[in-house]
Amino acid sequence: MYDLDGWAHVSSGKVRDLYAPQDPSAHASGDVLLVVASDRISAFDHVLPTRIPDKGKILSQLSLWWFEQLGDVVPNHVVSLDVPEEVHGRAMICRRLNMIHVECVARGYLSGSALSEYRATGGICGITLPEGLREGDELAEPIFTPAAKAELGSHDENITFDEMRRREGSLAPQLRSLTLELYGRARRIAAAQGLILADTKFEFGTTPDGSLTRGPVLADEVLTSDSSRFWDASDWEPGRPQYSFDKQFVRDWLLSPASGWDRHSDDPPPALPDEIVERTRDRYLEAFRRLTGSEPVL
Ligand code: PZK
Repeated sequence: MYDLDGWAHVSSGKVRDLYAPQDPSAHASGDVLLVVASDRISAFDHVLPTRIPDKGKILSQLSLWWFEQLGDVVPNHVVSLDVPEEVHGRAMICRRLNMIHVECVARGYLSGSALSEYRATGGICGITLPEGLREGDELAEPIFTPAAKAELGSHDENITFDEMRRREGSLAPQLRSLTLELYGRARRIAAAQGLILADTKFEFGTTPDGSLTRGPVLADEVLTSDSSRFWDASDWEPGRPQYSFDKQFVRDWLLSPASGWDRHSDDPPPALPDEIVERTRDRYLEAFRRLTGSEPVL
């Protein structure tokens, strides 16, 4: 975490930190927050003791690039990149929103919690899927699978669209169609670069001056590998777990005897070897280059 002049730490997620202005009246653009992407990396629900150099810059700039690509579909919370110099390139000043406490997930492939729920019930979030689907299969149509945000440390809980409708009322159908439109657009962009966007999670908020505005605003970080599953299209093979585009070396090493770690124990994960750190950093850079066709500013 950083000690940032003019900003007070508010909260931290696994890989990002949130700050609020010490003096709100110093910000002419109104009620804002500072989101800082760290170099922390998580795997198997743990934050690892090793950082991936520049990961936060790469993913923060990737998220910004996606906000630009999607700006004609939905407004977003980004206000300014005029941030303290220590966090330049890894932070954005964002409009403070009233966050919607439902995670908006779109899935085009069967993986993760959807695979578990499908195996247990034949469907997910109240949507019945055809029989005989395998892990990693493409779905006939992308689906919307909302989840209720859980406390830090526990998993979000998949809910039905009916449940979301009860919680969020008329926002629910808006959020569903927005989520599917954003996913469809992003997935086409990724596919053109040989990447499969298997699924992704969006978080939305509404502006405090509610009734006068154009509805949901896209918040958080979008379409990074911390909120999405990206697979290399040339490695895709349904019927087995898919290789994560950027975290695969980390997962493989943690599960290998070399790491000495049992992920089902209470032990914290060990430090990553330098070689795994370097190869993982290269994969984050490779994903950024493939998607944006440019280099991040490091
Ligand atoms: C907000 N989080 C999650 C936790 C992070 C992010 N624009 C916004 N307005 C109000 N609240 C939030 C946002 C955004 N984005 C996001 N919690 C609150 C979170 C920890 C660190 F960077």
